[in-house]
Amino acid sequence: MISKEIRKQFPILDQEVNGKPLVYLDSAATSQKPISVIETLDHYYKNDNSNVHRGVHTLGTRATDSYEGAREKVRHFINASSMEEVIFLRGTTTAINTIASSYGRANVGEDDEIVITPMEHHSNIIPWQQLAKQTGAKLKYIPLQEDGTIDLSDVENTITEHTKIVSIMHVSNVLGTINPIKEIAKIAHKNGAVMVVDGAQAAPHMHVDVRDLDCDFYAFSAHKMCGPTGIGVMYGKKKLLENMEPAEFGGEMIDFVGLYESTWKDLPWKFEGGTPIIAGAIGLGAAIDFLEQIGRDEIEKIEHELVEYAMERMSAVEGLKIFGPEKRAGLVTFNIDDVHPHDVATVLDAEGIAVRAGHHCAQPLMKWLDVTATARASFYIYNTKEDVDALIDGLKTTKEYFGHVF
Ligand code: 7TS
Repeated sequence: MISKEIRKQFPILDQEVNGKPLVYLDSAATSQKPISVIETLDHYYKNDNSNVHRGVHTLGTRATDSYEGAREKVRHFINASSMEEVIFLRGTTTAINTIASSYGRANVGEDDEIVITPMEHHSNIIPWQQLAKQTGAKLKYIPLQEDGTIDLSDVENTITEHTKIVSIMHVSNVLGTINPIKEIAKIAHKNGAVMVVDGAQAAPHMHVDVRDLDCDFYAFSAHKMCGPTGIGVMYGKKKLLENMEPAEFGGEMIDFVGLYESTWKDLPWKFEGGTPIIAGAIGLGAAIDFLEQIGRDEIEKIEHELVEYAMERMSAVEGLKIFGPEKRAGLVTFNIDDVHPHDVATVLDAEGIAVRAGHHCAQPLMKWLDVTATARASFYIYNTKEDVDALIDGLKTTKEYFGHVF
């Protein structure tokens, strides 16, 4: 599929906003959904809706087959060894919280260390802050290079034999930095720590092979990869998951319940308390089908070309500062001299262009960048060079509006 054909699959993009054609550049917050995903959800609710793993009736069997079929699609998508390692939870945030509370509380104690970086999303900071508070462990940060990348010598110097957990984002939602997870995982393992990866901004955009990365946990959200909201994945190595207690108890995850003692189902269901996110998982399965039909090489190529073009054109805008390294994923975070990013986003919105402004749930990173907020344009497979051109025109309008000489 070429870019223009891909774009046609997203009905929401075919509309005007404030009298201008919509230019959606906020996919890092949430992606749009292709017609195949929308129709899959529609079909499920119209034909198969039922609870799973329970009754023997036909709808229940259909829903169960589709739900577990989606698990196999996820397994294949991230190259996990088995479906037991794929747990459906609400999203990246819930997955990281589950790892912190279930694995963390059982394996981290006083004098131990948890290692993260200052570029993390709040969802990969606060669960570890809480765990550190609860256990008396020390939370340590790998320092960043000036361009917002991580140097492996700093990783070597920060992780020690006291480190029990290293948790790092695969791709930064602000800087676009692509972190060397495989190499960091090696250093974590050499020191006896587990490697947790926040894959929220990587899984939608690039090949993710959890076995090749040799990470112990990997978390991501469906809504950023053409799937519905409310569903995400916690991947974990079977050996670790087997020894972890569930984070949620009740419904669906039980094997036997007595008055005072109960036992849990096997993996992966012991982590899926309550009625599962059935439609969500089926929608995620359809999103994976869609992405695999395009192919991840092609996705990477489309986004690479877009971000290169955006960087080239945005760098030529006077008074515009871009944050993050040269080699980056498909997003550009920036500020315009003397204009608040919220004002930038407001003027762009008047031109039909959707960008995000604020701290992007990365306040420690904002502090490190010495800004209170930034604007961000993020790209996905349905964006085109014309979208970038529209952004540049919108930025010119913004500058004119705020009295910059262009
Ligand atoms: N981790 C990263 C790297 C993220 O970018 C996000 C969401 C999350 C975790 C949380 O994902 P959730 O699905 O559990 O909410 N990032 C953004 C963003 O950049 N703008 O809005 C949400």
